[in-house]
Amino acid sequence: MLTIWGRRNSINVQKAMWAVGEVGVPHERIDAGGEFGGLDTPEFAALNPNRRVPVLRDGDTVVWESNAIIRYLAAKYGAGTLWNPDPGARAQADIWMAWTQTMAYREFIDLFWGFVRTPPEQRDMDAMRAANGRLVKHLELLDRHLGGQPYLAGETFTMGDIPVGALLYRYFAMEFDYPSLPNLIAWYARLGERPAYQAHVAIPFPEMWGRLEY
Ligand SMILES: N[C@@H](CCC(=O)N[C@@H](CS)C(=O)NCC(=O)O)C(=O)O
Repeated sequence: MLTIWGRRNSINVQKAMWAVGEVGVPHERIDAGGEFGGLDTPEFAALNPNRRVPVLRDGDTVVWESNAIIRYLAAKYGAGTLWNPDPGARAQADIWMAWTQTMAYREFIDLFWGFVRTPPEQRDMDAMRAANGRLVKHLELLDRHLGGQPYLAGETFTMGDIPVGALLYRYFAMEFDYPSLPNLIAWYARLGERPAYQAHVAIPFPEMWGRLEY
């Protein structure tokens, strides 16, 4: 039995839970962080000294950092599906996990904090539009990449699709302008058919953010 600590409205918890759902291993999720608190206890610090969610425990193994959790689950339970045993093929998935964290997430998080987490009257919309423009450049690159293949690492869904797939659910909910991205939209629709994505990422907005005001 896997144990995952983290509130279901955290994007990093959602990424980990999406991977849990994909591998289909019995698990329990314990609400922690945000309104649930629980990160300040010595017991939690012993699991993750950063006092952040998600955290995964599998027997004697404890893993934190959402991408490390995804990789752990893929390697242990997802060989041949999430995890390609061939190092070169697997690197194609790793590329997009790292790209999401180092390129797309930077711009996304500016939008998320500056828009969703800022009351409408305090938003700096010029800064939001600039961040959106930078994110869109990354999405155009992703769209070109997906012109040649149905999933980020090739012909099938892998761990590489999870981080940016989770990010895009929130991005599209913010309803910023973006150009035509036909390959990206088609791929995103394929992700949307996956039960684990529906269960853990595409959750209703009030549950996810409290509220989203325009
Ligand atoms: N890089 C870490 C980030 C972890 C993180 O910052 N988690 C946030 C939630 S998204 C957190 O624990 N915030 C404190 C809280 O929820 O109370 C990861 O990918 O897991």
